[in-house]
Amino acid sequence: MAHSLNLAEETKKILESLGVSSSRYNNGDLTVVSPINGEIIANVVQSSATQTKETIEKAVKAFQTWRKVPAPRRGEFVRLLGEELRKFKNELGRLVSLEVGKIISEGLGEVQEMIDICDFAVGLSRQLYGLTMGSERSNHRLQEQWHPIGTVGVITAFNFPVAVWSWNSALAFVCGDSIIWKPSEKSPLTALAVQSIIERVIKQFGEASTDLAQLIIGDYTIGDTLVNDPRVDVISATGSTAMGRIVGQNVAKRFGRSILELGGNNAAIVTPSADLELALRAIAFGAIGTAGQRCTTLRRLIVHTSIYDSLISSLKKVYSSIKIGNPLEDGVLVGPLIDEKSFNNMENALKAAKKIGGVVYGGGRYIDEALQNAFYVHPALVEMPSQIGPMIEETFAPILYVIKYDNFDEAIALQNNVPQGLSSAIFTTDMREADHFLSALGSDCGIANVNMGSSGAEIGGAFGGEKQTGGGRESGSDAWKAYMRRQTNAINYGYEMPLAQGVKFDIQAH
Ligand code: UN1
Repeated sequence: MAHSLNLAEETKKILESLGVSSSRYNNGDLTVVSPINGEIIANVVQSSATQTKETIEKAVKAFQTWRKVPAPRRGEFVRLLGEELRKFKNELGRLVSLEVGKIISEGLGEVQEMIDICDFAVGLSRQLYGLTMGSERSNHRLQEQWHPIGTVGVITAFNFPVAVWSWNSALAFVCGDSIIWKPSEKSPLTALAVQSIIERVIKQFGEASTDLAQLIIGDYTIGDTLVNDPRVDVISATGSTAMGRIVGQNVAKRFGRSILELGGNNAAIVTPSADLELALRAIAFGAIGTAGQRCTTLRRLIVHTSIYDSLISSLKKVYSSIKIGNPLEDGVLVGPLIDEKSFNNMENALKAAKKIGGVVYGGGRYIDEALQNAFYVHPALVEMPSQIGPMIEETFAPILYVIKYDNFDEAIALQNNVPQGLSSAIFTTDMREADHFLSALGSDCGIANVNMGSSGAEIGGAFGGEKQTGGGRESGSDAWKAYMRRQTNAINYGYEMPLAQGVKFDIQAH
């Protein structure tokens, strides 16, 4: 029955329509399995360490010419990328679903996020502003400029297999940098598809080297090669805190720059004045959407005692009615976990929670006769006695831990009292509570939302978080600055040589 789906056939057709050469995915040694039914959908060719070194060499050369192209022209290049993505949105979105198991609407949403960041970057290409400052010296001007930095290594995770590449590369391109992409070994096909799109755009544009955007495929060993090479000026890595700890330290050792976007353990506080109907929808999408596999997934719910019972009972209704199954089918809201390891992690977290007094609702494997070789789960709701054990860890699965609070300060303390600091939310109609949450004394996260969930950020804002989330920012606002080098200029247009701070250093010139 699993065979009736024939995902391999469909994958092949999409890859062909996107112009990916079959030599890249037919006889390689990296087996790609669709999490939808466990079917092998491709065998991708991996890059060797030597090839990775050559790729870096070529990227450095490509940068040397790309930095000469005026920024608005580089914007035109990104505009063409956005156009090409618009043309292939359906194919690429579906491929995302086939390769990582997202429901169709989320697969398409991911490509839309790519298109959006391209639009953003096109505008940005005319707005790479530096500041001018008043100089303390007469007849002097003080200003800063932003210059291209070099080559950017982009390491991405399986859960946003294409969007994260675009947040980094659309910015890097307009900033004048070349890029090398190392996708997760669980999602090389969507990477090949995007690579084929960008290669077409490079050709069409005609003013950029074919090496401006390159792709390397393989496991962490080629990632290491990229991370440890001093020719790679910036490493932007998205993934687990464990991965980021290694990457961050290695990049720092060679004084490279890193942009880290790591684990999240995102909470929402639900206060007595909350609009519960609205909160319920937001919580459901945040906790269950993408099968709990977003770094912004809602993992902790901090609920005021007075509304606790009613919210829990509404949530249980949602949890028991949600449609789990083949993400390609209409109406399904929860697709599979990426693999067996993820499933085991979820099981272990639930076991650990039970051991310390957690009461679990849902959870466990969901079996669909037609999809037996895959790991579908019932999303789990876990009532916790206190914030301990697995509740302070990130488990990449749909587990929502719930805990009660009595006073507001206690809720804020619970929200902040985890090692991660990515996203957070509050549901309240009390403006004092809302603003307190957003103040310096409120949420300690990179993202703090009011009356909406922790996930599903727009590209216009800077995306990332504090503490073990790594501190990096990608995407909108002024995140572009991390892809450029800042140069401060002092210009003397007078005939004197005054020194700053009033220092005197009079020499006998004649
Ligand atoms: C991620 O899971 O790595 O805010 C990124 C969101 C998405 C991005 C998630 N825009 O949920």
